[in-house]
Amino acid sequence: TKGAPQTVLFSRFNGVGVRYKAKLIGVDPVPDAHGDKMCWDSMMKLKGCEAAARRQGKHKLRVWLNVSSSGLKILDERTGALLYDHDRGRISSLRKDDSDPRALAYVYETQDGYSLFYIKMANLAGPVLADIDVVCQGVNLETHEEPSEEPT
Ligand code: I3P
Repeated sequence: TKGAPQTVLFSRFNGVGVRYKAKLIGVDPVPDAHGDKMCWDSMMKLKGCEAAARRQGKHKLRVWLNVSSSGLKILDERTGALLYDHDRGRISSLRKDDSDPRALAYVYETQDGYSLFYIKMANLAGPVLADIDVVCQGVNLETHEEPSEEPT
């Protein structure tokens, strides 16, 4: 049946879900949930801040990015403290970074408005983007299965 592979896929995100090592490049308030230029401008601004901080000898915060069926969690790598708990229903504008294959960004809706989160993964961002995509789209996991090689 079509049910089984979906169950196997989604079970990865049960409970604490999947944990990725990362660094937080920065968080920036943005005016809207969506917008190509808005996201790009925000990412470039945060990248500028990162470069300025590095020149002052500051390092990005090391974090764990947890992807689970409820959404995303960002935890301090050293202390384990939960820094951000992001409900999947409030996540929008998931972005890869064409200038950096290890980076990704998304917009989160808070009570006060929207914030862009810009994160640098320890490894390639591609698999993480795919995971977040699955979790945020919720139930329609069929589209994430490998295309069938069966002859017709
Ligand atoms: C580091 C180098 C790393 C970078 C790190 C820099 O500079 O650019 O690649 O980690 O950032 O400090 P250097 O080579 O001069 O030591 P990422 O690739 O993960 O960004 P960080 O200090 O913010 O951790």
